[in-house]
Amino acid sequence: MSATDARLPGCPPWPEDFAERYRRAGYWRGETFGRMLRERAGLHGDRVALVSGEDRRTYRELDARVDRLASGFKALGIQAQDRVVVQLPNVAAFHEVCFALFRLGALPVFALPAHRGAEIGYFCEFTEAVAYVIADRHGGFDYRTLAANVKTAVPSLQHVIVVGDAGPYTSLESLYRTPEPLEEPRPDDVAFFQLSGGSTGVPKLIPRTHDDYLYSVRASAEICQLDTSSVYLCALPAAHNFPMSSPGVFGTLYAGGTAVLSLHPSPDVAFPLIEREKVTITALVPPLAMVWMDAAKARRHDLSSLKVLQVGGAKLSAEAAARVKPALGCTLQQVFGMAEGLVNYTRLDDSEERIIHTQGRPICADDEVRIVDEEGQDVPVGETGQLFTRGPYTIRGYYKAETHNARAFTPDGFYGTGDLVRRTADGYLVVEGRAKDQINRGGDKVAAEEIENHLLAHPMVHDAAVVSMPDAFLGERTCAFVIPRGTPPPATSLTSFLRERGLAAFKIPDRVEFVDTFPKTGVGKVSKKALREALVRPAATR
Ligand code: OOB
Repeated sequence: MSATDARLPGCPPWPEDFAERYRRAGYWRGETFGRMLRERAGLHGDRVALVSGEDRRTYRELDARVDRLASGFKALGIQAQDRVVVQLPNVAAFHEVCFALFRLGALPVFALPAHRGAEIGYFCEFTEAVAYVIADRHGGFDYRTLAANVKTAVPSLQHVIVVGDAGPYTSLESLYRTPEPLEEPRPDDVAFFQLSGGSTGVPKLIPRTHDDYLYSVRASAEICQLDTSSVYLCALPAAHNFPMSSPGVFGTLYAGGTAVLSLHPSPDVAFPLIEREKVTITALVPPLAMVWMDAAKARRHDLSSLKVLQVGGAKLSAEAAARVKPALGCTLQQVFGMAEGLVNYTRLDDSEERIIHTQGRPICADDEVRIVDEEGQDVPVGETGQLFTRGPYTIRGYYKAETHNARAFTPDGFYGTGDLVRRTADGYLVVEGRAKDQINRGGDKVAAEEIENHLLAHPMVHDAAVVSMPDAFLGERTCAFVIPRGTPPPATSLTSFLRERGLAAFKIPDRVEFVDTFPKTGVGKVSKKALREALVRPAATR
């Protein structure tokens, strides 16, 4: 079997010369996630791996439960390379499901708890998923109702597996059975799919291999100085790349530390956990970091164990960055990453200047970073341009997206991140803005085109253009400019229409403006720049 045969069709591999280079340099070590957990259970059997509510799982228990669950999945008929959409809140079952699927070589597709019918239906259909794993209820929402709709619509979907009260479906708990030997996946196999924040009509799927992801996990754990005494609090959704691998729960398990799962990122839920479990490191998006800093003033909980607060997913202002240490008594680490690969960190021993004013530098010496102008020419150090990257843990293409890949990647394999950045003389990156048509709503990514397509399905919408508007709390919110057919409908009829179509709540426009025409650019395209400017201009001059 050749190196590429093992991969799932539709997942562009690294060219063999690069793969060889990354192996020789020791980045890709031929490990798999399943074996990694087994080895950790051997090394740290009695240490606590996961804390989830009142449940505590040692490494040995976690490893054994994962074996039993993998056998249960197999008995259901789930096989290597089958896709399984996983949508779970921050509970231990999430990680048991992940590692059980990894051991089986089946491929989780990591949905977020906020996703609804439109997204889940698409993931299931596009990946031809055989199973969908949910919680019964979470955050006031019954996922079994969502599952019922998706199951009717997607013929490939054979199993709905539920954590908690399964109703008519299969209970996850019923699947743990006597373990049997399983055939291991290969290290260069795709291990799972992450979701792209995206800028296109439908979300793109990001295939990550055991080799490449484990490298980023291991190197991130080293950069963050994780060891067996580390206690990581997972407050952001566990399925997102940041709390999963930067270094996140996977990095903590790699290092033999303890990962504590918080069902909610609010101080009310997270602060008592920090105090009780003596959390040493956690990760937040900028708006949450702001909320935490305010809440910490009350000093109702002992947060003194916290050594590192990572902030990423969206730009943290220098003013907010400077407040982290005084407010929370810990080191700030800025993290500028993407599910497609490249992750930049400020280092823990960096100067205050770098920590406050930059978004860090890449993990790896072989992360190739190019910052280019509109013509694709490299810009001088200090000047802003578009960020392109290639490296040992940055994908070479999205899943089954040949046409889009030809645009999103250069012919020599660099991924166009759509971010506008500049590089400092010492190789640190500063994020200055964005060229992609996306709204970053406090770390939640909204692809303008996706929302526009949904709006266009409304009978009273002639045309739609979705743009960002500045927001003091989230950084950005979304505004939909709409040209109506005839008399404008009430704005709420459009937003409820989107909700009924099953869009995640964070994608529903925060504001709707009806207009007669859109401003155009010189070549006649809708000028989103002019629309954004219209939003910040004082009303009298509009
Ligand atoms: C993380 O991953 P994604 O895939 O949700 O979003 C990636 C995009 C980046 O291209 C950039 O536009 C933005 O999110 N971003 C930031 C940022 N971190 C991410 N923009 C400004 N400053 C930052 N610090 O968001 C992600 C993945 C791994 C680790 C951390 C974040």
